[in-house]
Amino acid sequence: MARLVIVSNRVPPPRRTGAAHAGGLAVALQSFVEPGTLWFGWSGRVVEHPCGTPRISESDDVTYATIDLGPVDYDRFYVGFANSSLWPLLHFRLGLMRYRREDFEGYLVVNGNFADALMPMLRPDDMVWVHDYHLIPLAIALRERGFTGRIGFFLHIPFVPASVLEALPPARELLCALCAYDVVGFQTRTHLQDFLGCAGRFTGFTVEGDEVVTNGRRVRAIADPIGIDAVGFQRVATRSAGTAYIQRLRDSLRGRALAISAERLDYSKGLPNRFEGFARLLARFPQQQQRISMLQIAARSREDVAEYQVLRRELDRLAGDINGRFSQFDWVPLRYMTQTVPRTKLAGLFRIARIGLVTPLRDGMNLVAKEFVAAQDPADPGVLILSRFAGAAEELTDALLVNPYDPDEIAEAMNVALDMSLEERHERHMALRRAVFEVTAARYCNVFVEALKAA
Ligand code: GDG
Repeated sequence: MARLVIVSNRVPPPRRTGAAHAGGLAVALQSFVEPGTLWFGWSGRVVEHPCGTPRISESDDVTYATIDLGPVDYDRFYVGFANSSLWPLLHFRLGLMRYRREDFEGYLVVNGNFADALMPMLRPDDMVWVHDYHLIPLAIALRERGFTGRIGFFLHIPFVPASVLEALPPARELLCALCAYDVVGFQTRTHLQDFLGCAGRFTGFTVEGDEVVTNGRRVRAIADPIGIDAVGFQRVATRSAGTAYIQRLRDSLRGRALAISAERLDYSKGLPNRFEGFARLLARFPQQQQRISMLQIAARSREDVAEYQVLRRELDRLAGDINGRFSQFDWVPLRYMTQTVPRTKLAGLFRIARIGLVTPLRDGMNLVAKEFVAAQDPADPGVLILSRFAGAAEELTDALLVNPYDPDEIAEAMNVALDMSLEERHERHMALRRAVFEVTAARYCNVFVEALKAA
């Protein structure tokens, strides 16, 4: 059987270390990787003189191979092109996009370095599965170095229409790089169709159905929504809800409903509007004051990118403002933490929450929404409030769907959720649960690997 080689920018710490990480890709894949898999990527370290030879470690028969980045590579590839050009662009935030030619060159250089380091480890019949926007040019780089096996790519974040992509100077190069893969996967049909539209417009290749026909080759595009290990998460949540940690939270709530949000501290996640939505709930529906406490966990992320520092300051200010305006001496409405919470505790927090507030301005999928659903107690489930612009909204249609740009709509949905009857909560939850337990992480991986095998 062909060996699977996963390549992603960040490689999670081997499972046995139990370290917490707040990134969707690692969480989804790590629950699935099979023995024998090789997982290759960046170590997360920046060193003055990186050595090109990967550092190898093994855990549960999975081999992890990582390389370091030099400071210039880190600035141009990671902070620059990946996170200051592609990330905002592919989240429809043209105003935040910063493009410099040297950053794009650095992006190509690092992809070349990845290929140099990976190539000696590859066997001819390996299937290489590349993840996310950091590594779009990797297939070309591997082909240039002589790899002839199958290579697939999955984009975890949204894809944009041609009228947005055209703002990126190397739009054509990126599309040609995507067309060097055998299979290209997206979270939703909408992203897939935007990709096909862009491929037709920018590359000169022909689009036939869901395939792009390049010089004699066919690239198959698929929509393959990512999911979670729903059974596993439910189990962890149930167990965690009975621990002393969660009991401490319950005690501190004094019977009030908990609204919970958890994500990386990222401008795509819509936190300022959500905070304002919460403030409007308290102002417009004063009967809900004292009945609710909101807990926002926002794990710090990409702190070297200027926009993230700006966002953090804005949230500090908003949180202070809300608590200043609405707190009573025995009630603080908003609890805001920027530390990472261990995964088991997070699952328990989701389980006891009455409201899961997931309102990104754009999101490829959003696993938190699915985790919140899986964690609920079916006998007394909480209500999911979900952004229409998360990929997850295409599947989780029984959530209270909101436009995350409108704080009043968020406030109104919270008000509805707080007063929702058990019967309605139950009905909505059963439908959401079916979706989350059907489209799991295992299914996501199988669908992609089968498409790659067939390529
Ligand atoms: C990208 C795409 C797509 C969050 N805070 C903590 C914590 N988390 C965990 C969550 C969840 C994961 O991190 C975040 O996944 P998301 O999917 O919500 O978001 P991104 O990190 O932006 O992921 C996204 C995903 O890739 C997969 O394809 O869905 O659209 O942007 O599992 O629970 N985990 C812990 N502590 C925290 O404080 N332990």
